[in-house]
Amino acid sequence: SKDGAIETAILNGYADWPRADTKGKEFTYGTAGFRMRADLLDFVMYTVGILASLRSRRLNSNTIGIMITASHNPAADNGVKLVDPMGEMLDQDWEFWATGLANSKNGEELRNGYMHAVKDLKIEQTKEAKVIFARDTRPSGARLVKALIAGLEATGTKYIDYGYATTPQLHYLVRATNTQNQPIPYGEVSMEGYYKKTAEAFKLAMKYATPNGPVTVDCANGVGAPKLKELMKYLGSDILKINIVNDQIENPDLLNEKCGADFVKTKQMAPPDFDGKRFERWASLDGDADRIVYYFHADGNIFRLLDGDRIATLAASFIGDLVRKSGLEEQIKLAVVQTAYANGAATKYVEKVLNLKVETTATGVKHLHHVAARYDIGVYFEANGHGTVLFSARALKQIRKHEPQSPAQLEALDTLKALTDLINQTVGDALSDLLLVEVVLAHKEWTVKEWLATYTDLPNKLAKVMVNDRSVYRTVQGTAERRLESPPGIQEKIDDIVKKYKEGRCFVRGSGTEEAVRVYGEAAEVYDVEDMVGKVTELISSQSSRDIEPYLS
Ligand code: G16
Repeated sequence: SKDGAIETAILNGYADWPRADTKGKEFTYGTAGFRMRADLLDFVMYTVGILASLRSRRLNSNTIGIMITASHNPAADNGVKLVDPMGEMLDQDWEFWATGLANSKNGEELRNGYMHAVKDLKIEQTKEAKVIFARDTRPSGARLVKALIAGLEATGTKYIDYGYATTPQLHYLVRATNTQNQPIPYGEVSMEGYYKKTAEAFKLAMKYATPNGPVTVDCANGVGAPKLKELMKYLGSDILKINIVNDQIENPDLLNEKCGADFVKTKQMAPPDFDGKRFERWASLDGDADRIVYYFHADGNIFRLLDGDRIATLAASFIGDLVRKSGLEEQIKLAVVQTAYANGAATKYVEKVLNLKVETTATGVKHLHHVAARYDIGVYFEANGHGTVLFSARALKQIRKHEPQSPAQLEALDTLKALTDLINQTVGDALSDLLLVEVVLAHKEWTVKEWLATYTDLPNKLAKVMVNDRSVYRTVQGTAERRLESPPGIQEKIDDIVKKYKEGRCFVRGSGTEEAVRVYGEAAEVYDVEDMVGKVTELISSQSSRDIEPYLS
């Protein structure tokens, strides 16, 4: 600023929020923002407040969102992600500025980094800067909020603290805030507005259908528990009965502990307290309620998973039918966006049976979302249960102006319209996805049995190797993370292992949320998958200790 007040405040604030000793490691803006052990995060939070002020001023004082969560990670971790004005993840070009500020070594460097950004990005510091933020139930959140507020106040940023929220609720609030004066606002700017919009849309979508029995939801002992309970007040229990388990948010040690979407998906088993009868549907959320997977026990207590791929195929087939039945088939085209973790059988089903185009992107909603947004209707889901359905402005216009030619067309069109409001347009939302699945199953008059019968998953396994430096694992651009270029020579060794297995497919990549390398594999036979993933995992374990040594010294 002219008198340098902001610069001075940034420098002075550093004394309270100094950078933690990370033993030479850099902070990175990963798959879902900064994420690490919570005690290392204070300074990063301070810089995120500063960054958000820049982003808001750059975007004509639109409101920027900040979500404090480490989602599926253990309770001792925490993290932070920025949300852009329409509720999307932070523009990837800005990750450069985010990491630049966060990796300042001292107060002077931070101030200089800020001044550099102001100049380079042509920020007018006299403009208003506006931020809203929220957090999950992690105990470290309260301290991190203080660090964030210090960054916001140093930069003269106006803010609203929404307290506890699910990640998708915060995304909703950001979009609602920034569209409130537009011809079609996204929704009322309040938590209540979120519940009302979601519940009303659900009731409309259920006008012509009734669900088959209750659904039980494992809330991972996280923020999804109180928020789902709140939503249920608006839903009422006459249409759908929801039972809640794992709602103990008072005890932070229980967060994601042997429960939740990540546990169920990676272990391929129900939480230990599962007591569902045969074919009863259960669903699990993750720590910030942006992921959901379904599951049940079939005859003989066999566990069956209905993961993100299944939700995508269910939604795509149903919405595709509605488009056809409404008479909009010529005007509106659908596509499905997945990552390399999608089961090969799911991809084949979408292409061959649903006859839809499939696109594959790198891991992380920030990648899938933009590709899905290119289509009239883009259904995007990660296999781990993170995803949503996007309706383009053009599709929405077609849907709104279409005159139904028959009662059947009217019915389909009503349901389609309701879905455009029910489905969170900003990001994957476990609560909204839960209701979406319930709507589809009710309309199709399907139980989980029919849902599972649509195709047969290839046996698969997702393993994780803890490493000291995942950054040495880099994938080849343009391969949707399916091939490694570093460490050198390792991809050839993986190829040698994988080619021995029928329909074998396996890839390795460094996680963007934890200090680990993930190994995903699938093959025609269960024992082959176990063998193949075991061998690749061993390869990584032996390799990583060798690769890491120089980085530790
Ligand atoms: C986050 C991202 C997801 C991603 C997951 C795993 O989930 O939001 O898009 O699939 O991490 O990412 P990675 O394999 O890079 O660790 P969450 O639920 O933790 O926010």
